[in-house]
Amino acid sequence: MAVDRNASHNNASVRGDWERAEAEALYRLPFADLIFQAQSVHREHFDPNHVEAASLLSLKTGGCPEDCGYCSQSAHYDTDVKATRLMDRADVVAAAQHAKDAGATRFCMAAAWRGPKDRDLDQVCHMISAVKGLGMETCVTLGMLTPTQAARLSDAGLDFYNHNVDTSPEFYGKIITTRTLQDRIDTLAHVRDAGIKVCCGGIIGMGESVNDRLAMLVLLANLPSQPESVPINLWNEVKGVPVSETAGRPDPIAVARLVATARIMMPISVVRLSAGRQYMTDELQALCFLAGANSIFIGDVLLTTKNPQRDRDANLLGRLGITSGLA
Ligand code: SAM
Ligand code: DTB
Ligand code: SF4
Repeated sequence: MAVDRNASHNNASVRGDWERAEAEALYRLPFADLIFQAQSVHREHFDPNHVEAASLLSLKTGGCPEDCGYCSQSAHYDTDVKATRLMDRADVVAAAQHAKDAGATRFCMAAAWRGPKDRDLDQVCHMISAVKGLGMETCVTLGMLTPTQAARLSDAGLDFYNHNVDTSPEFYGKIITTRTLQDRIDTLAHVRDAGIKVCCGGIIGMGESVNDRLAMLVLLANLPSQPESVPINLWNEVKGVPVSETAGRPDPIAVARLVATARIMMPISVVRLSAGRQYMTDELQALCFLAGANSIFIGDVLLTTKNPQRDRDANLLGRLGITSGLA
């Protein structure tokens, strides 16, 4: 399929040549100036009073051969997570219907694999078609893909593929050794070439520096085409993995600054406050929405860790006058 890999760069307001110093200059602006600029960019491209609600399901949990140092599902570490088999399609469709009834418009299905085996991919393709049949947007995250596998997902009607760069090129090797950053960039190219939209972001709060966080944004913004969705995860603490709570949770103002910088650098991407909202106050979430975040995961759990309760989210969005499937 012929797809324009530079589609987002054809939008006049999207640049793909960000320098780290420029990202840092934005990030270090006086706070009011940074938020004003981010909010102005946000209003050019999005309804500032709307937040997308997505829902997550772990199709296959744990026992993963990769050694991502933050993850409860890696077989390399002794965590509380038990490995499961791939779920049945009927159970997946029931979970998607439940998420739709709860207000989600996008359903994201994840599997703890290095990459899918062909037999497993058949099953996931059937799940994608079934979830699309409910009228939801579909996203899957299954690890690394070959071009053929990406084309099969596209044929099944998949809307988005999530595959994160996770952190800066410099910090990457401290967190993951079994798959390189280039492996990830190759998979992202296969996804693009297959005509699937890209969901790609990373994690903060793993002991990286502010420079690493900004380098991650530069990497994302300078991809051949900017991702349509950019999840920003705060590391959700899990016991037994190399990343530890001593890494320290990022300063809330630093989180808002990073979201605002992401919004300015990737003006037409949906920026998702992903994992880690359980640690955020209502005020910090409000600040992040003001800074340009416009998507959240809803539901009591993410994959293996906690997420804010639906009532708390509905209450917060209601108080802020933000529309979503929730309110
Ligand atoms: N196994 C697939 C892969 O990594 O390609 C997909 C699932 S994986 C859980 C998706 C992403 O979730 C990771 O790339 C990472 O950015 C994020 N993630 C995993 N564990 C996390 C945690 N404890 N806190 C925050 N984000 C996490
Ligand atoms: C992403 O960037 N965040 C989601 C989704 N992509 C698949 C996953 C968050 C996982 C948080 C840790 C857990 O619940 O195990
Ligand atoms: Fe496996 Fe994905 Fe966890 Fe890495 S992040 S260990 S690939 S499930």
